[in-house]
Amino acid sequence: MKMIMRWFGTGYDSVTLKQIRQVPGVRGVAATLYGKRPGEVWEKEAILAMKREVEDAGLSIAAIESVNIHDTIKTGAPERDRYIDNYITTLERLGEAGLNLVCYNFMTIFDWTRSDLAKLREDGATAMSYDQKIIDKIDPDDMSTAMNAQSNGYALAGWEPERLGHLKELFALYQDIDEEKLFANLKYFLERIMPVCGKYNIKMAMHPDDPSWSVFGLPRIQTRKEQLLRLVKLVDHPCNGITLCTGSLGTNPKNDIPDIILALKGHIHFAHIRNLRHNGPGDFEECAHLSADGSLDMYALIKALYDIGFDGPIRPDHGRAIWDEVSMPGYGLYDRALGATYLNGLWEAVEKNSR
Ligand code: DNO
Repeated sequence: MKMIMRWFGTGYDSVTLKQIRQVPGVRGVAATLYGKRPGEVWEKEAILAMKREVEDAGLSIAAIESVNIHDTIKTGAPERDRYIDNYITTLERLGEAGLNLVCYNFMTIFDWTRSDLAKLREDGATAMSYDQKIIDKIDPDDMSTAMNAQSNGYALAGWEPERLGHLKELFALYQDIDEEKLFANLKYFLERIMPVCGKYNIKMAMHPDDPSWSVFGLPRIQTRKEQLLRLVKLVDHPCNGITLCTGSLGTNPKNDIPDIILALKGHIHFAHIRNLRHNGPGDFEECAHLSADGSLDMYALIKALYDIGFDGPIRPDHGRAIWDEVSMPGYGLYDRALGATYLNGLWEAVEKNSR
């Protein structure tokens, strides 16, 4: 296991590499070229500059999160091959730079979705939350504006105003897309990229849908165990795997995450570990990583990862906003550093107990 933190890049992130380097046990980051839009080819020089910057700070890039997928690929539109070619070029360049873990998602139109990015908690901290009753009252046309209005001035991952500014066209593109078509389009994409992934040993790590149910009537295909297993069987290749995101899968209390971890042994390339608190059906809030603050048993999650011999990167995920820190919602330094330290402590205990 390698503990890392997500870093969005200089100019995009309030957190510096120097700060990350000082979090106990953290030696790597999940980085990206955050300014790139889905479908764009990444330049070699930009990839190498990002790598150099991270390494100069005494860290390494353990994962690329994310290389986002263009909507024509998800919808199987005629132009998809051009965008898959672009994706392959980006993968080749990442592979040549020695970067070989890519997190991506196949969420339709909206990436992770929340109804409130700064819900006040009883201790005065704020955290992101989701309440289906609130979402049901929002017109999808207003969703991007609502999210971006609460972003503290930072660009939100997956919520590019340029792309979401064309929401009517996007909804038209997805009009006939159901779960089966999405799976078919995913298979087509994976079959085309796996040869290059194999050549450079680039592990593709699919991020689950967040929350793990349909939002605005759009299909979602990475919400539960059967769908994750279907993904890994869709194209049988060691590079085709998943990002185990406990905060996403954990939105549905029916998802037994330790059981999902055991079932996906050998296919988990990357892990995002955080807790969340269920307040009622379709209603949850994010919280501290500590088991006692939320609904997930963090010890059981770490133990399951240890038991399957997981040796990839783990990162703490969304944190609360604490100690007056102002950052991209969910991605401040303080609470994620507490999360990394807690997760490292759990891992050490599990490891020593297992000897
Ligand atoms: C939000 C993140 C997602 C995730 C992507 C992966 O905080 O969990 O934006 O990085 O869905 O492609």
